[in-house]
Amino acid sequence: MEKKITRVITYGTFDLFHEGHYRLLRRAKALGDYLVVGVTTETYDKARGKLCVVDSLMTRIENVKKTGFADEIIVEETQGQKFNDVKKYDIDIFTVGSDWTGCFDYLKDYCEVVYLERTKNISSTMLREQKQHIQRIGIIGTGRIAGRFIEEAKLVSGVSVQGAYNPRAESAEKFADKWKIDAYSDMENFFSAVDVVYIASPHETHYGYIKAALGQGKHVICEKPMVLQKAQAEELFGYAKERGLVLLEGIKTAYCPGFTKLLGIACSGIIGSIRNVEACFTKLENPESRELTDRTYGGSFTELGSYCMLPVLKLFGKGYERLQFDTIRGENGLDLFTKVSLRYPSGVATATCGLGVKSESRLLVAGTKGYIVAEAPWWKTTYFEVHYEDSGRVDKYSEGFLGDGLRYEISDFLSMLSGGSDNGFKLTRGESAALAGIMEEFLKAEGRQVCD
Ligand code: C2G
Repeated sequence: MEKKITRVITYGTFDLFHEGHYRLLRRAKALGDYLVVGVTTETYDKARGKLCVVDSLMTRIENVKKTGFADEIIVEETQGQKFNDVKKYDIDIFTVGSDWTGCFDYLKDYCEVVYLERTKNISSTMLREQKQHIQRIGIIGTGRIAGRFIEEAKLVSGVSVQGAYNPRAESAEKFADKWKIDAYSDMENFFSAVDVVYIASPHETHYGYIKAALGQGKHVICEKPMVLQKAQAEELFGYAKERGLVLLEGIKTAYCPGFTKLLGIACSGIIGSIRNVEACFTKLENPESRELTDRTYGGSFTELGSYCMLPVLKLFGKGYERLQFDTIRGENGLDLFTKVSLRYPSGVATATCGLGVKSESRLLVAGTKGYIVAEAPWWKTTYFEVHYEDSGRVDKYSEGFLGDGLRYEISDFLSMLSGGSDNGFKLTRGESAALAGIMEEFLKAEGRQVCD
C-alpha cells in the first residue's frame, strides 16, 4: 500500500523576508513531504493588529516561493481560517515558530502541532542584504512590562527583539530563556548586539541607561515616567538630538489610535473653546507592591500621573499659571490619592490619580459648545462620546485597541527611525520635558528628595 505523504502547513506574514523566516520554512518542510504555506493578507494583518508591514502581499508570496520549500502557497485572510485549512488541505502537522507556543494548541484535536524554535539572532549579513533594515531591539529590564513589550513587538513588522539586559545575570538568563531571546548582563555586549533600546527598568535607573544607550549611538524608547527632573529630560533630548538619535517616552496612550482621534475631535472646534479638562485614573494596588512601598519613587502620581497629565498637556500645553497638588498619604508617606489642579490662561484642569482610592476613572473635556467624555479605560481609548446643549444629540466614536497597546508606540517609534515624522507629534520632547518638570514639582511639594 502506498505510504500516505505527510502534509505540513505553516503561516506567516513573511515581511522583509529574513533568515528567521527561511529557517522556519526549511524546518517546516523537513517535518513532512508536502508543505502548504499560508501568507497573511494586508486585511488579515490589519485585523489582527500586525503593524508596519512593508512588503506587498505579492512580494511576500514571491519571497516564500523563492525558498523552494513551499509545495503550495495560499493566503491567510481571516481569523479562524487555520482551523478550516487543516481539514481542507488534509493536514497532518501544523507548525509555527516557538514565539507562538501554546497559541495554536486548539488544533491538536485535528493534527499534530509543532512549535519550532524561533531564530534568536537574525544574522547581520542577512539584514545587510535587506533594502529595509530590521531594527534589532534590546530590552533593559526583565519585569512584567518587558514581557508585554515582547508580546507586542511580535506584531510589529520590521523589529526583532534580540535580547534583554539585567545586571543580575540570573534574572537576565531566566527572562531570556522564557522569551527565547539572548540574555545579557554585560552592557557592552548588549549594546553591540542591538540597534535600538527599550528601557523598562525601575524609574531611578532610567536616566543612566538612556544616557548610556544614546552614548552608544542607540535610539531609545523609555517607559514612563522617563525621568523625574525637567533638566534631565532636556539634557537627554538635547544629547539625542545632537547625535541624530530618537528618544521617545513610552506613554502608550499617546500613541493609541482612539486617543489620537479624541484629541483631534477636541481640537476640531466641534465642542468650541476648551475650558476644562478632568483626567482621572485609579487602580487599587496591593499595599505591599513596589508602587506603594518604594519611598522615593513610589506612590500614585509617579505611577499614573503620566497618563492623567497627558490630555492636559496635549490640550492646554505647558503654559500653566498655577500648579497645585493635594494628596492623601498612607502611613509610609506615599500618596494613595493625588489631585493636581492647574490654572491656564484659557481654562482649568485637574489630573487625579489613585492607587489606594477607587474613583470613576474618566476623561472629560469641556468646551464652550459641548463636551467629550471617555469612560475607563480611557487611557486605552476605544470609545468616547460628544455631548451638546441639545441632550438629544450625542456623537459616538469608537476605535480599535489591540493587545496591550504597546504595538502602537513601537510602530510610531519605528516610523520615526526610518526618517518619518521625527518630531513625534503624538508626544513631543517639550511635552515629555514638561511632564518631568511636573513630576519634579510634585516630589518637591511632597518633600521627597529626587536622587541625581
Ligand atoms: N520566525 C522565526 N524566527 C524569527 C522570526 C520569525 O522563527 N526571528 C517565525 C515565526 O515564528 C513564524 C514565521 O517565522 O512562524 C513567520 O513569522 P512572521 O512573518 O512574523 O509571522 P507571524 O506574525 O509570526 O504570524 O497567522 C500567522 C502566524 O500567526 C504567524
